[in-house]
Amino acid sequence: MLTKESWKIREPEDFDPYGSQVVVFVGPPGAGKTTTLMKWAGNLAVPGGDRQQKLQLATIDQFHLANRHHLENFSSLLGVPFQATQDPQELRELVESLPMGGILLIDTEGGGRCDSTRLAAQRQFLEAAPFAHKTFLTVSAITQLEVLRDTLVAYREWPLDGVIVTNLDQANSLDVIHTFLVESNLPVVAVTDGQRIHKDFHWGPAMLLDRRESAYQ
Ligand SMILES: Nc1nc2c(ncn2[C@@H]2O[C@H](COP(=O)(O)OP(=O)(O)O)[C@@H](O)[C@H]2O)c(=O)[nH]1
Ligand SMILES: [Mg+2]
Repeated sequence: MLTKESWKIREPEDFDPYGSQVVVFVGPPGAGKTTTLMKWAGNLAVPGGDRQQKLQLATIDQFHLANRHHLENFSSLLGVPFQATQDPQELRELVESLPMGGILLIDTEGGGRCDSTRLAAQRQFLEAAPFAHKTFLTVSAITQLEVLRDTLVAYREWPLDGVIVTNLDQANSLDVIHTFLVESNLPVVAVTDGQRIHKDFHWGPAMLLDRRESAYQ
């Protein structure tokens, strides 16, 4: 049983969303990767601002056309380039063409405990285009603990740099996600609590910690 005293989640150290050049979003289907990527982009880029000039979006998802169109439309609304990369070479060229201070956010198809072959293919895709990047695991706060644990097992070979927690607005209790975060010992880089691009996205674990405080009051 999780108590207030046993609650410890990691804060990200030295994490600067403006300083991370290439970010890859991974996690189970439906966890909120594509939506979070869009929120992340929307929160980084002020229209007409310097960041907007330097931001680019991409996907390595070869299968979900609707997803790709969604991202493509969002990119044009935001006024930033988007590329659906077909192979590792194309992805590497995209990374190499980033301007100084440029930021590239990469969406993936993702997978979970039943998708080991697909996950391995995605990992090979990224490894075949080697470049420095941060990889963040996106998980939903309304997932069962066993499934969250299995997800971590599914991604055990991946170099995870942190977690993004989605669907805080949908969770009756935060005990399960809290337990998972304590167990995984991964830093929480962002949380989301709704579908609005700008308002429902929060950097770091502060929003989670606030909710946890109010749950115990
Ligand atoms: N209520 C709520 N819905 C969310 C949140 N994050 C994502 N969603 C919804 O969850 C669904 C799946 O998200 P999507 O980004 O497509 O997941 P993906 O398969 O991991 O890319 C979509 O309908 C999103 O609008 C959140 O924080 N709160
Ligand atoms: Mg998606």
